[in-house]
Amino acid sequence: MTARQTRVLLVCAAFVGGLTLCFGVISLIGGFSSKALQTVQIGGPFRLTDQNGKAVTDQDMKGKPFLVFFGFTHCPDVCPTTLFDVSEVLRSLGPDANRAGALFITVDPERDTAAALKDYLGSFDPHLRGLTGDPEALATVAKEYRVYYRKVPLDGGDYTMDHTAIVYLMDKDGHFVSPFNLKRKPDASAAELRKYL
Ligand SMILES: [Cu+2]
Repeated sequence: MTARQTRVLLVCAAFVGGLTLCFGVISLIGGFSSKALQTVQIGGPFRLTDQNGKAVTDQDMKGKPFLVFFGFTHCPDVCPTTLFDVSEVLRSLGPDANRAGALFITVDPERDTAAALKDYLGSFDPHLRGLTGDPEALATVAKEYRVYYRKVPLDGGDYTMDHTAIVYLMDKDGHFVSPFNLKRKPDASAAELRKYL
């Protein structure tokens, strides 16, 4: 081996070593932050009404992992896109979708009555349940999920809503697992959800 080859090898070894160290540190930090996130209390008791006028509580969700997303039916893009993505995941779950849950909780109870939710959810997977309730009940559940929302007036007297757009994955005991990633193939998302069945 020439001196030059040895030097190249050494540089390579140092680089790979540095890389390993770097990934080690990143995975340490990653592990720590997701642990830290899990100690934050997300979720809690609620009593709301679904799109069929049926009462739904956190107790009804026991025994099934479920996804929770907050939004409103007049949302121009984030909500319909998310509901479409969640529908794809539910479709990908096949019969297992009956053993999981997906909740769309409105932050706009003024317009999102049970009937409005039923009409809107007709375009998405039938496993999705839309939840509404009185403003106080919705404010409570939003607080439990650390969801921010705000009414924003529009020209002409209309209004829209600003809101947190995180999809939460909850386990079958109603405990928060992690934010649910929909930026991947529906099969991959379904496989993750299946782990919590
Ligand atoms: Cu939205």
